[in-house]
Amino acid sequence: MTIAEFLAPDAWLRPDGGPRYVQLRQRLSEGVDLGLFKAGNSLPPEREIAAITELSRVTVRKAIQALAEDGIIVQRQGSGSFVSSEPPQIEQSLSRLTSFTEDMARRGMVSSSVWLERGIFMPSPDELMALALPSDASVSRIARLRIAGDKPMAIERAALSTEMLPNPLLVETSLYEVLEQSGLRPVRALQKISAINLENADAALLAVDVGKAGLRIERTSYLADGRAVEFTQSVYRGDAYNFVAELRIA
Ligand code: 16G
Repeated sequence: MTIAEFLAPDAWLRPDGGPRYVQLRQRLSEGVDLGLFKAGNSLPPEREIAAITELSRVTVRKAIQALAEDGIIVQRQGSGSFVSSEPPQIEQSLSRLTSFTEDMARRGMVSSSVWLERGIFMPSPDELMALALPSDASVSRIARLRIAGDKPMAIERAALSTEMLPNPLLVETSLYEVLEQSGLRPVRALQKISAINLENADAALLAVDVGKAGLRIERTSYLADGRAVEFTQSVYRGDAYNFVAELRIA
């Protein structure tokens, strides 16, 4: 889809949809999420957006200012508005079981990893319990620094029984993709999130000052038949993640 098609007002502007600048802000922010406007790239100039959307330049300016206040856009004197590339604010749903690679792709960001550990090990007591393994089992461990664009976002240490992942070297980009290929992609997960202050080694990997806020997240995910697939202990940058949960009356 071209930017002109995406911003064509018929597709999104509603007479009863509230203030027009708010609707435009929403549309532009969806464009960032979809990767139509990529991190680090400039937005089309104000007058071009005004021409495509048939809105006034004042309305367009207000929408862009609101995006700048949200941290989605960075305005640079004389050179226009750019999609912010640091640190990406990730709003992550707590109700969908997705992978890091998918989460970032959905936001138009390229993800990469630095390997910290990859091999077969004796399980730790925590891994043994979470994965409900017999005491003589071994686990495939993959530990990675996860990067979005060029920003380190999280340190993830995943352990899987060797029954689920016999060869950890098979994981090159996405663990969930490898699991999917063998019909073992988890369908349900339990996640525990707690606040921490980042200590030396983790702070250095995440490129933040020691003592900054971080999130410790433990995810145990399961197959439909109840078998545990993955036990992952992660440390996320606290300034980059907003977790969103939808709540319903029981
Ligand atoms: C997410 C999961 C992690 C999983 C990984 C797979 C959280 C807190 N963690 O980051 O448990 O192992 O995705 O990602 O959401 P991948 O398929 O890109 O390797």
